[in-house]
Amino acid sequence: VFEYAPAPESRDLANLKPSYRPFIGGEFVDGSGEPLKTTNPATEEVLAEVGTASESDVDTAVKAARRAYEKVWRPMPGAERAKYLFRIARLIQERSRELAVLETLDNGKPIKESRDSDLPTVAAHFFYHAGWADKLDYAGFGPDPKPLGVAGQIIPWNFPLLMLAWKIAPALATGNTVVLKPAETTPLTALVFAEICQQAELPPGVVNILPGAGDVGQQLVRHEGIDKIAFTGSTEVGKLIQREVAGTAKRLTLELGGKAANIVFDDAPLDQAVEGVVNGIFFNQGHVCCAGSRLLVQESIVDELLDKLRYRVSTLRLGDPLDKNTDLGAINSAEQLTKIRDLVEAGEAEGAHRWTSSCPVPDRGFFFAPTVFSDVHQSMRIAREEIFGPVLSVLTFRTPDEAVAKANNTPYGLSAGIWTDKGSRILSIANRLRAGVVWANTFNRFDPAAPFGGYQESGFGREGGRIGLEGYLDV
Ligand code: TXE
Repeated sequence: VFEYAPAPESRDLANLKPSYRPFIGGEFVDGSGEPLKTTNPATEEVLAEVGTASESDVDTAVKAARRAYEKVWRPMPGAERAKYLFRIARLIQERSRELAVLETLDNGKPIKESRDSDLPTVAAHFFYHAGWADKLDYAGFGPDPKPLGVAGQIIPWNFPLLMLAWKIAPALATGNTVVLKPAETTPLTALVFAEICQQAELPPGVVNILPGAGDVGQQLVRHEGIDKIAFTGSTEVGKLIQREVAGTAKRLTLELGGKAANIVFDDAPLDQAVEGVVNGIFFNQGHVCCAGSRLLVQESIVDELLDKLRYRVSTLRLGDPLDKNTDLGAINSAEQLTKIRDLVEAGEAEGAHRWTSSCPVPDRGFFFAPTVFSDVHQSMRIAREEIFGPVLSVLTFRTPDEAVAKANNTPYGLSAGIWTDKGSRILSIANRLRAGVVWANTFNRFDPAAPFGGYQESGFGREGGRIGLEGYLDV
């Protein structure tokens, strides 16, 4: 009988204080790395001092993960692993208010996004993968597929808890154990997740969390006890990791940057398209790898669309991320703000027309008002480089062929959007776009059952869905 056992009541939850330290072998430990300070990007105040991992902590964590893999997790029947994943999912729901507030404080994203988007999607990801844990024999991978072993997972700061869920849920469901490194600017919710693993009485060592900077990620990549590396982050670091792993038998999946085209045809329902374009680029301040950062508009409607778009963007509220009416929160770090400003300056210098919303901007914290560039040419940096901020570049096209050619004129290939009334056009264009995800008359829709991943320099491997499990199995 499959039991949906509740989290154990017996455990004294009062003893589970937030412990911003490395989590190794089921315990919070004093890492021997240099402590790091994480700040609230909306106020520039220090939120917490966080203990980090040194090279010897990385080694201890990998060994703890190996022991847990050999002795407990791999031999455990899938139905038992499922129970832990269901428990974790329910505990995330129970603590979702606390997690949403902490995510917003550490990352700067609006509370309405962390509360209504990130946290429900995180829980859904664990529920979904819990459902797979006892069905792997019937999933079309052949009889009795095998886990890989210990997965080293490195995640970025734009969706701290969601990226953790994308990494940890499929790894655990398939019988792997993990050592995960959160990003240096957003380690807090990953450490509360470690508490949740304790609360769920997950066997020690199945999940290990190592806060730290890129050097900790590099040590993880180089460690001989790691069987698979899963990375989400910049294309630059992705390529470094690819080189590191090249001489080994480690498996690798990479989710890297993007420069997605959001293509609007003249027969599209325009008001709906405007909402989708706004959501496509201003959701999460544009810190989204699949953001619709290049708007391709059919020439005959460009003036009408730009008028509607500027009006809609001028109604967006920027400011305190904890205010539930806020649409755009803070940029995650001073470095990211500088990168955005530099690229916006380059756009102006190269002759694009800049329009920036005149919404009030707080004088403290890292903020950038939503910006739309028109008269953009394909050769400009703002049309080619990932800005990873609230900045949209608008280009035009005349024919469907030209739309496809411009959309594909990028080294990336993570996502794309199509807005049109014609179903046949959706299918023909989608087939010709070099992008791992294509949305039709919507954008930034995520579902744990839908595989997500890139073409070209956006990386390889898929996360989510049945295919996502393959990244953690030997068949
Ligand atoms: O990324 P990094 P950064 C893009 C976006 C952004 C730019 C830089 O354009 O402006 O990248 O962001 C760890 N070995 N994206 O500097 O450095 C690091 O500690 C192993 C797109 O934050 O790639 C962090 O945990 N690990 C992206 C993680 O890699 C290393 C999301 C990502 O950081 C490492 C984030 C090394 N040598 C940024 N160096 C997306 N695809 O969504 C760093 N890290």
